[in-house]
Amino acid sequence: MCSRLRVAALIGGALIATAPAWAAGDQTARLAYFEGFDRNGDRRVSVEEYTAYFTAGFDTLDRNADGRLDLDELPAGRGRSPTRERAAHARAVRNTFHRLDRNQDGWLSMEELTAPP
Ligand SMILES: [Ca+2]
Ligand SMILES: [Ca+2]
Repeated sequence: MCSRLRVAALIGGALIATAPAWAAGDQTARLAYFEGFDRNGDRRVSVEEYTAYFTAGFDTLDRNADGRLDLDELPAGRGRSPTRERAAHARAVRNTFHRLDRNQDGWLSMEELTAPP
């Protein structure tokens, strides 16, 4: 189970940078990050896998499952989420996927997924 802070990071990460800043040569951390997305282990990330990774965080926060993040569902119960509607969140995540897919082959390689923003 993700902590609420991690979930918030997942939501924010989808809209901002997508990948953490990697230490030079830190292949182990990059691989672990990539494997978190690659659910079927085929060494590439589909738009469905990418979207599932980030919408899972949204759904965990959306306790009443109405597709919106109400103020009392936001981390620490304050501030505002960049995206509070599930449909808009999913759209933003898909747009980020296509931006990261530099070679436009419909998949994210580890290099594409972990590239600096
Ligand atoms: Ca995959
Ligand atoms: Ca690609």
